[in-house]
Amino acid sequence: MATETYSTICFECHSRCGVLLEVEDGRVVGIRGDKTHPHSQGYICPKGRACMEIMYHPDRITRPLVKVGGRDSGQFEETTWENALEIIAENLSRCKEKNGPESVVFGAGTTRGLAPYLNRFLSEFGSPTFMAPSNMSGGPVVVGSAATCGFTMVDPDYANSSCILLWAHNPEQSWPGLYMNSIREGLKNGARMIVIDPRGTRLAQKADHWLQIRPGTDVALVLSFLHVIIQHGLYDKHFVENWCSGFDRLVEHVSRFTPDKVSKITWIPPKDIVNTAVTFAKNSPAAIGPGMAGVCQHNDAFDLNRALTILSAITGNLAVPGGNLQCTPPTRKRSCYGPDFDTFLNLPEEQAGKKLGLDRFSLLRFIPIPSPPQTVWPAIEKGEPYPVRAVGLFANNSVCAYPNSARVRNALRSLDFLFAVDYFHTPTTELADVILPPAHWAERDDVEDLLMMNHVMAQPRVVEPVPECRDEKQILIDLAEKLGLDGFWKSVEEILDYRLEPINMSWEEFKKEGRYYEPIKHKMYEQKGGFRTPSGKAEIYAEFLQNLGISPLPQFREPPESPESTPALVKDYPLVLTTGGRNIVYYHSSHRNIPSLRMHAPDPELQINPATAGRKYINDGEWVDLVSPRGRVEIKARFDETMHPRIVHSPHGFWHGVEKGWKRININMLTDDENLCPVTGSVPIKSLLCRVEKKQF
Ligand SMILES: Nc1nc2c(c(=O)[nH]1)N[C@H]1C(S)=C(S)[C@@H](COP(=O)(O)OP(=O)(O)OC[C@H]3O[C@@H](n4cnc5c(=O)[nH]c(N)nc54)[C@H](O)[C@@H]3O)O[C@H]1N2
Ligand SMILES: Nc1nc2c(c(=O)[nH]1)N[C@H]1C(S)=C(S)[C@@H](COP(=O)(O)OP(=O)(O)OC[C@H]3O[C@@H](n4cnc5c(=O)[nH]c(N)nc54)[C@H](O)[C@@H]3O)O[C@H]1N2
Ligand code: SF4
Ligand SMILES: [Mo]
Repeated sequence: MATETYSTICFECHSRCGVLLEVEDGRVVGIRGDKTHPHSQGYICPKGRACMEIMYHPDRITRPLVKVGGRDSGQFEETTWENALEIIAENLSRCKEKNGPESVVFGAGTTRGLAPYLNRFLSEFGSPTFMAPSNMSGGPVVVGSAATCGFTMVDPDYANSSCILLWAHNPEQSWPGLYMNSIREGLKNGARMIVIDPRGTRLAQKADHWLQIRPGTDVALVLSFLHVIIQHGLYDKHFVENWCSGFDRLVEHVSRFTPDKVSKITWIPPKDIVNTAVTFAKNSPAAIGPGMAGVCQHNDAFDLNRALTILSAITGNLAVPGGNLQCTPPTRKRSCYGPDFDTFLNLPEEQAGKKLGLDRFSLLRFIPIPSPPQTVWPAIEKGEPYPVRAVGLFANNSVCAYPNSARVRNALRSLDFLFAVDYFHTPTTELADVILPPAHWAERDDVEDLLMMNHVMAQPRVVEPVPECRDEKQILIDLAEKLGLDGFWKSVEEILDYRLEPINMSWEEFKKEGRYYEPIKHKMYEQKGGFRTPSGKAEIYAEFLQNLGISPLPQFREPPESPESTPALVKDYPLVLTTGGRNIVYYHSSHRNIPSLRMHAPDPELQINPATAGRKYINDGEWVDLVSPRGRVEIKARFDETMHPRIVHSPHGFWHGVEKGWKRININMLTDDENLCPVTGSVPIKSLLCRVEKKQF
């Protein structure tokens, strides 16, 4: 049988590696890395290699399903697309009639490239609220950096850098295909490496400086770096004089953040703070890699991302080769994270103003990120500020992904109508009235531009969808037709042509071309006569923030639950808990049903210092209880000499395979969804208190 090979993009995680798929008789039979891809250069990880296992998994949902026997039955019946879409359209229309279009919310998780399409659909329907976890995933980087320098600081130029600073970021596990080749190249060329992480990851072990920070105290550390750099006169005086606003106020502000004082806050020795700051400032150009979750799950996440951008600014590393690049992929509606991420072109101002979260997080008005899920729950639970009664979830296991799982589940359970689009059954789809089966990434056409600097890639469909799975863009088109939303696109091709319009290519042409690259321009602020900020400068002291009631300088806030802020809790919960460090074999809550991946990490494991475990007579590999003020889960103790004796780490996303008991191992049963960052809505789930108990039998 003839084997055909097709080049496309793996969509199993954010890295978006180039892959070659082998197809026989309409089925994918092989996958390997594409050496010609500019970032992944032939690399492929275990998740990518598991492509066929995922696509042709016996449990994959392949037909639309409707619930039978009531909300909690967990029972579904197969139905036709026609009927499933009819039920959805009917319920959405009824909800709109009764409570207004804003009572219908669509949500996605990592968005899987769907954000522009979901936003357009909602705006045609009349609802302003697209719910996604950007508030704990990249959103604070976008908002914090854009407010400071007018672009998003998500494109570190590691390969050309003399100093690679990984701040709460372990790309070896989380972004292997996108960043590791350029990090390796930078290191080969002699770059220094700094890692700021409570865990002694492999990259931390290799680094010139590894600072084992107490979770949630990062802003204090950046402010101390700034203090040291200013004190040693190591900042870029020319850049500061010409391109920064309010530097003097910063000097005064950081003078209080002496290494001695910050050492007590962060648990890092003062001399390490000084030496690391000096290494960073002396080795230019330097690139900062902010983790998309590590710096986005704190109650001061906005201030942290402002502070990191200021660090890059005053050391002259903004928008220069080897520093943090200014990139805007030349597509219309970047698939995620872009400043044009979410626009409601067709909504009247009054309706757009009803977007959930706008009233609490004023900056969302200027730098639109989706509505934080935590602003949707009160609308479902209490009708505040108005009722939300119907929700559609695309590629999102809300119940397991979001903090305070019990609350999330109750909220979704109480809706009048819920539909979900997913490959597999999850604790979230279980609550749905209708489940739709999406096409796999190898079964759909798309345009890919996520975090790929100025690259745009074609992701052509290489096989027809497994019957009867359907491209989610097509699902939206079909649903729009049923609802009479005339402004929505009429075909997938029309959608992709729209996105490619700025590069003057149609999808048919681009598919053949495969790639497009726009050279990156450096120091655009010089050519444009300033940064895209209110003052035209890098906003060090930002007056426009003050006018919005936001601190004009980055402020450190103790985590809301910590040995310092809640000392009364420490007796019962003596350990600091951080959650959600990535594992290369899993993507969030996915892949636990894929044998070749699961064998690498079958159980959730708590990284704990052996001495800490020893005090409770806990052995390596023993199942223990992990307890927070909000609940209790089971987890396996895994001894790790590199862990600080007072800090433990738990992964997230475990739920699968526990008969009727996903709650027993889901870490978000312990996390909190209060005390949000006042500017970005970030949830402080990287720093909580807990205790570990030996199991009583
Ligand atoms: N405690 C803790 N919780 C966290 C985090 C943490 O660090 N700590 N991280 C958070 C972050 S940053 C994020 S982004 C969220 C992610 O949260 P989610 O995006 O909800 O997580 P996933 O498990 O990746 O995806 C959910 C579902 O999408 C399905 N899926 C995969 N591909 C597709 C597709 O193409 N189409 C459709 N329709 N479905 C698909 C999978 O089968 C899976 O069931 O989790 C958050 N949760
Ligand atoms: N394999 C895999 N890859 C993924 C994902 C996945 O689920 N699986 N998820 C994707 C998504 S949606 C996202 S948002 C990104 C996240 O990307 P990143 O944020 O880069 O995630 P990690 O690589 O886990 O790095 C976070 C690091 O921060 C450390 N850390 C924890 N708490 C603190 C703290 O308070 N301060 C500091 N300085 N460090 C801390 C952790 O120990 C961890 O090593 O990963 C993406 N890539
Ligand atoms: S790192 Fe793995 S899962 Fe992610 S895009 Fe690359 S091959 Fe796919
Ligand atoms: Mo994320």
